[in-house]
Amino acid sequence: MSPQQSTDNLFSLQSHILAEESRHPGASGDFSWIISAISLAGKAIAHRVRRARLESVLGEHGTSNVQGESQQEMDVISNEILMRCLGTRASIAVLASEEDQEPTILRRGKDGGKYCVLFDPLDGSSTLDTNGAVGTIFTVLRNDSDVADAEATVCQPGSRQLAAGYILYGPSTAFVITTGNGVDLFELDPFVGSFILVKRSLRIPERKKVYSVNEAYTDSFPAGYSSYLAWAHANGYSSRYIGSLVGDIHRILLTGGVFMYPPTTSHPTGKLRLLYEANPIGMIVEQAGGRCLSGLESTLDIVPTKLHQRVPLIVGSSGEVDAVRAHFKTPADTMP
Ligand code: P6P
Repeated sequence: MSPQQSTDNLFSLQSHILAEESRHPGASGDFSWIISAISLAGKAIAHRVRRARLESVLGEHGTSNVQGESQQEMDVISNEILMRCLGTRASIAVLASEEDQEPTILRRGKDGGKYCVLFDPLDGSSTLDTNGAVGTIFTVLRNDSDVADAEATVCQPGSRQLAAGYILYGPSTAFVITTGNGVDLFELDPFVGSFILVKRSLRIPERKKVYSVNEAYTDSFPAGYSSYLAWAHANGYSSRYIGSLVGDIHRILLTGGVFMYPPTTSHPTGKLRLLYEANPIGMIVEQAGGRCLSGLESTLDIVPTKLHQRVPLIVGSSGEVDAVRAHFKTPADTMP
């Protein structure tokens, strides 16, 4: 049976986590507990997302996040669910969220804090009121107990992520995860109440003539991106863009293509956040055989300086990312 096909057995995310843990003799089980907590939060958020209109929790919360963006009701609810599920895990030192200005320190290294968990609780939430696909994006880092400052502790390059994943709340609830040993896809079976393995060792197609970018900002794109788009238009490419990162990335992971969020006038360093959006997405895509760039450099090599730092993003099929990169003759081609 090819690794792309589902296994004959009914294999839950919990079983998968424990099987992975057994591959690491001496593993304490702490890491498995963290993924289990994220799975629990995903089920709870999925339930609230599906009932959001019935429970009148769509629309704005009336506050803004640290980015100055208005928070949606469901952003706040999803953030609280993740905090409540992860806050009980004794091995977590630091939690950091797109929705909170500062990281939350749960415990120091000397008190058992081994891991840091960062997340965007509900990416794309502004599309919820029109029933759009939204997602939770997460990443797990090792806690550097020698670093006192919480923000400095989580400012690690993406190449040091221990695990990364997302939960896509669409027609079905998909859970995609990598722990550095390939990418696996699970689907929530509401009748069983578990995420069930449906694809093991996902591989992203090397080529696909589809690009994903908000072309409304074309006039402010750097020259290299504009040159690529002109080339793509002349070479039979089509466009798909739903304005929700997890939805666009899931399509690309399964069928190929390239996603771009270039620097724009309103976001001269790009809109997407490095630590809890670009890095986890980049790890997943590269673990599936794809590529992830921020301009000329590999996203996962960037050394972060701020928790909410933004970067430009070009991510997807290796051949399609290379096709974009070919239009960057000099660094100036990647800058506004
Ligand atoms: P724009 C959602 O707000 C988000 O952060 C990502 O999910 C999405 O890819 C991007 O912004 C869409 O941004 O400027 O095209 O609306």
